[in-house]
Parts: sequence; structure tokens; C-alpha cells
Amino acid sequence: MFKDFEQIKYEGRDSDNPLAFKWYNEKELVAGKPMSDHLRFAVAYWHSFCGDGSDQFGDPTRFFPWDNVKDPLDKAKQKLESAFDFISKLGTPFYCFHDTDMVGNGTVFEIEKRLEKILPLVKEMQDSTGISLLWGTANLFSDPRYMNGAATNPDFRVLTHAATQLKNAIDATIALGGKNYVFWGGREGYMSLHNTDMQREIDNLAMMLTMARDYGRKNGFTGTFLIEPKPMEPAKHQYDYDTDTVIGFLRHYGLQDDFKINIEVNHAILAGHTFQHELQVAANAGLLGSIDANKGDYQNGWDTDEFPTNIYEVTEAMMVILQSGGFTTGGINFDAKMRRNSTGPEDLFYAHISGMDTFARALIIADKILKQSDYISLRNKRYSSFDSPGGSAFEKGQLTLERMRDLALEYGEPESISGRQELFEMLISRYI
Ligand code: XUL
Ligand code: CO
Repeated sequence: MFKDFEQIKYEGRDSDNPLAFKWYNEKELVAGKPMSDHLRFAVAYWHSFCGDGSDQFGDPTRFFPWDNVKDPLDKAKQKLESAFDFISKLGTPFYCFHDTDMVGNGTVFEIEKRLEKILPLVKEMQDSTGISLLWGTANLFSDPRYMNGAATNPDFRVLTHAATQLKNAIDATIALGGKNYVFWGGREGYMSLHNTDMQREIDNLAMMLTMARDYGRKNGFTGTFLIEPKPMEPAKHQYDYDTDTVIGFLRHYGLQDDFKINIEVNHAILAGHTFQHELQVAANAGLLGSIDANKGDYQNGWDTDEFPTNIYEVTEAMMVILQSGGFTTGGINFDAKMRRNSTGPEDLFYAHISGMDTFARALIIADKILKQSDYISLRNKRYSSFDSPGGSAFEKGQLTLERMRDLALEYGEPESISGRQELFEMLISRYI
């Protein structure tokens, strides 16, 4: 599928070659390490090698050379070869997949059998190209058996099938040396409270995640388990609503030492937040794991999964990521799809090159803002009263309400201090 393309190279800012990087120069040092180490880019198997452009209103607009191959395993092999050819030529160090992206859907035992057969080939591909698995996951939302949920289904028998798929996807992730294992709970939520025992469903979700954690650890998985929050779509109410909700859930059920958060840009927007907000909430809890990079649409209320190009949004995100110390096992997975009317294989390159350049550029800008500008000192200055004897005694828990009243008397009416939001914004624009 991608045989007519050559290795994508860095050509610098002045290049007008759409099949070259203008900003992403993998070895270039930023804040003490190569760009590739900061960004840890991954290609998503599902959008890139399965997404055919169809939507609720129309048939496929994109065709893959393996579309008409009958045998699922032959199909999987052809897809695998093209996928690794694309990823190698693009030069991202990682990829991510759902079990069914790789081998197609079927009964959980058919999926199991096909995975067993394809895994040695995938391993070979990884070894010969040097591409690694950022994360694996199981698709527990597309098949009709999951229409009432997977781990939160009211029928226990469905849970046994979900668990089988989960076990096999964890096995695959371990066999391929995956750095993380992701849970996105597509159907883990509800449509109507009338027929839903919410407490029971959430307890069952926690039980399934606990089993998955125990199974993974017992079998040598040393990576990170990640939960990917999303407030709705396809479920009306999803239990993993946003980062704060998931953090509360993880702490309540004692899962916070093994799980972190995988934050997706468009999901943050659907939850009524910004991407930066979600990143900061996770960073505050020490649970910022990984990100699914894309771009939402502020005019509509669904998951458009566009390739990221918003330099303001991404710069602000990179500022949070850099300040939190960056990724460890996580990275930046392009959970993004081309528009329905982008139909050529070259479009897949354009989309990823543009997204990678946006992040690389944002990384450079964010590093400069943090290092060269007054951004940090301006923000610290806003809180400097907490470094005074009274303020620091308060933060240490040494004051009472009575003592606070004495201090209020002593200080007198506080003067008004500007928040200077426009100055901060000016500073960011200037560096961009
Ligand atoms: C759906 C979504 C998924 C997860 C993996 O909105 O983001 O693709 O990233 O299941
Ligand atoms: Co995602």
C-alpha cells in the first residue's frame, strides 16, 4: 500500500516538501533529551489501517489492498506488512492496537486462535524494524454482545467473554513487550438509569480491572495500566467520565499504584474541559500516563478525532507535560482519523507529519517559555504571600480560625492584585 513512498526525513523550516518534517527532528536536543524521547509518537492501528471513511450516512470512501482477502489470517498478515511499512517510513518509534484491529472480529475464541498465530509474525516485524508497542488493548465495545456493556454488563456470561478477550489482549501485550495496557470503557456506562444498578456495575468494573491487574502482574507485565476517560459516546453516561472521576475511582478501589490516565484531547473537550486541564489534574495526582493526540471541533458535540494542528492548544499541553517531568512508559498516540474525503495513502503521511510537526514545534516553544520567559516567576509571585510567616504557618496546618481572625485584623483590608491573564497570554503568543 505504501511502496511508492520513501523514508520521511527532516528538512527544516524552509522545506516546502509536504512529505518531510519541518520541526520534528528526532535527534535534536530539547530540555536535555532528544525530541523522540520527549514525544514517543505512536501510530494507531485502528484509524490508520482499518478506518475506511464510512460514517452513519455513507459507505466506505477508502479501500485497502486486503479488503477482499477472505481468510482472516491472510488478511491480518497483509495488513501487518503494510502497517509496519508505513510506520517505518514515517519513523515513529511506537504503534498501538486493539486485538480486533489486528485479526478482525469473531467469537472470543476465534480472536484467541488468530492472535496466537499472528503474534510471532508481529514480533518478527517489531524486531526487524525496531518499532515497539506503546500499548495494546481489547475491543470490548464493537461486538453486539457488548451492547449492554462489557465489565458492566448485567449478564455475568458476557463478563466471561470480555474477560477472555482481556486475558488474551494482555498476553499479546506482554508477548510483544508492550509498555502499557489501555482500558477505554466504550460501553462501560448506561443509557437509562431505570434499568441500571449503577453501584453494582461500577463495583463489577473495579473487580474486572483488579483481576486484569493481578493477571498482568502475575504473568510478568511490568508496564502501566491506563484508563482512558471519556464522558459519553457511545454510552450516554460513561463511568470513566473525566480524569478527576477516574482518579477518585482508582483511589477508592485501591488501583492507583498500577493504573495511570491516558488523556485524549477530544474526550477532554466532550467533558467540558480543556486538554490542558485534564493533563494538569492527572499530573497533580502523579497519574499522568500517556496521551491520545487529536483535535476536537468546538462547534459540535461528538468525537471528531481530527489530526492535531492547534499550536496554541498543543503548546499549552506541552507546558504541562514538561513541568510534570514528561512521559515514562507513556507517549503520544495519534488517535486521529483523516476526514472521509481524504482518500489517498499520501493523506495518511500528510496527517501524521503535520501532527508530529505540531507537537515538535510545541515542545520547542513550551521549553523556551518555561526557561526563558517570566511565566513561572510571574505565577509563583501570585502565591508569594504563602511564603510569609502567616501564609506558611497556614499551609503547615499550624493556624486556627481564631488565629486567622487575628491576622485579618493585623493585615487590614487586602489590596487588589491583578491576575494578569492577558500578560500570560501575550507571553505565550509571543513565543509561538
Ligand atoms: C474512542 C477511543 C478509543 C481508545 C482505545 O473514543 O479513543 O480508540 O483510544 O480503545
Ligand atoms: Co483514544
